[in-house]
Amino acid sequence: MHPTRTLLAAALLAATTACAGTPARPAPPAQPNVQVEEQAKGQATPAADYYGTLEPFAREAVYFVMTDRFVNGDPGNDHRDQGGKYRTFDIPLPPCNGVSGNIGYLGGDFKGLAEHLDYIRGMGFTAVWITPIVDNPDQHFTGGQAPTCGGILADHGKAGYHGYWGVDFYKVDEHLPSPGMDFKDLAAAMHAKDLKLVLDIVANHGSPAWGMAFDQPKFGKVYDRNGRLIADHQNLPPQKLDPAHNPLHRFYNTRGPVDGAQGSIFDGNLAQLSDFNENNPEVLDYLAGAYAQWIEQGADAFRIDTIAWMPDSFWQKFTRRIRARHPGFFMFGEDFNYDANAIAHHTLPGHGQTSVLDFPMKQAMEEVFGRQQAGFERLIPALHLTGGPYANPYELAIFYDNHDMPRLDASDAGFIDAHNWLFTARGIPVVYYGSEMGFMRGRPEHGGNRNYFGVEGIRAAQASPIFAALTRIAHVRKASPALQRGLQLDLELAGTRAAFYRVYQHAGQHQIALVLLNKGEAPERFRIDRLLQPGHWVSALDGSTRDVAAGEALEAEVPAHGVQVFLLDAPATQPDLVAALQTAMAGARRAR
Ligand SMILES: [Ca+2]
Ligand SMILES: [Ca+2]
Ligand SMILES: [Ca+2]
Repeated sequence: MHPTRTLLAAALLAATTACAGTPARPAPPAQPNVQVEEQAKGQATPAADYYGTLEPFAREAVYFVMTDRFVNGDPGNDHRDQGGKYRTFDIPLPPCNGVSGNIGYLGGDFKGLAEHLDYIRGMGFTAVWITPIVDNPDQHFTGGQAPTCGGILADHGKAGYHGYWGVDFYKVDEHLPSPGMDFKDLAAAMHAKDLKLVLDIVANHGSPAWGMAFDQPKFGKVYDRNGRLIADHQNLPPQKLDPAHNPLHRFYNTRGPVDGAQGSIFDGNLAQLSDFNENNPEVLDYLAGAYAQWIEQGADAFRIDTIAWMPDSFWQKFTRRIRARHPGFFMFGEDFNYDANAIAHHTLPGHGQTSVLDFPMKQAMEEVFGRQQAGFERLIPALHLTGGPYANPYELAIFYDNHDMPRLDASDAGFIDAHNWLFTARGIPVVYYGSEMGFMRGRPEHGGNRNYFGVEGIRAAQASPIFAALTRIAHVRKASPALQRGLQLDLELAGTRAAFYRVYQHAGQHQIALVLLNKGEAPERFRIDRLLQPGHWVSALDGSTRDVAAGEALEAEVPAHGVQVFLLDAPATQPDLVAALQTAMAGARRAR
């Protein structure tokens, strides 16, 4: 059986069984195998290659959990009394427009995640990104500015529940593991369910390091794999550090906060965080060694925090070190910038050669699917399908919100429309926990964005229309090589309508997908004739078929806030389509 068709049938089955309340649909009728027939006719000439990328990780769809806020599976590791006077558990903030955030630990852990992998997998995700796992300080931070409703980087009174304040990069923080469920056990549990583990890593900084009421334990300190203190900020501002005479200062940059216009952003410009010295080889050895350890324990890919706050020269050394032992290891970085030309350098040779989170697409998606309801045309400038600044736009991690910005402010229909785009357009979909029900929509970091989800959230989400629609389209992508890694050819992106092809043709696998999107309030009729290849097209969503003869159009109605995906499992032969694919293929990637 054709592998693509086998996957499609499996996906339809999975999608219908995963959607509670959705009546089972009949499987599509068996189709003749076009490839075999053509070979029988003696047309066995190897087909040309058409693909967006061959990067294996581009097949994945990623669910992002802030582990402490997902599910508390083990109260035994909550450490509710930790910190004493400088407590770390359950520190609510005053209400922010009616919703309180919390800057303490709330108990989520590896066990809570491991027990709900079927929930994540059932939606159609194939990978889980988890926040940093390394040991963070055991008190709340007494320096810095108090968090405000819409503010970020205000760490006064905050605990390291988020994981981004590492002090021992070789050790799992005590809030996360349980007996029999350490990091390697979590990774094994995920791999047993065909889920990949994306580990969030930080190399730019350790914990908050100065401005404290007193020199708090662990803050500003770094410990090696044997628990030995190897760096200590000693509650001094960076300008007061003396690396020439104090070996414990040598991990850190000594430049204080400066105006971005005057100085380098790579130095002490990020709150009171200890800023690692990118030029100290011991820093590179320490970090590369730690992160290699977590790969050996099961991490499949990295999301790199604050990648822009260290120079490309550091990342080039770091990624080479990682990939020397793990060739092709996939990484995507966070450069919080909406200008594609400003973030694309990370992807290029001579730099870290990592993928990046697609911030320009995030900005466009927010305008198109949020309250503003801009038209689909707003997405075009973010796509960069040919001649763009990225090494390859098909390898970008695409998303519409996360933990460092207000969640998407959209109606249920807006979330459904956003997912219909996210799982059919170019790039690797990344969805932040709770988005499957519009959890805390529109809420900023300190006003609900990172609130606890829990088994209550998981139960409530499954009744959401967003959940059902997400599950359907995610399973379609999971079974479609064209939607995962195929070239994208736009036909129409305007107002409430979008139509485009995705085409994947490589190593004997070939599929043409036609995607039709409608984010309007009324059904839309599509009549597609441009670049249309004749053949027997099958809907990946409802199994309906369209037999298109040469010169005919394909017609379909797409419901309000709906999606339709027609698949043609055949090599591209229609001359206009082939010409367009050759152009797209030639322009998609920057020369290496
Ligand atoms: Ca717990
Ligand atoms: Ca700790
Ligand atoms: Ca830095």
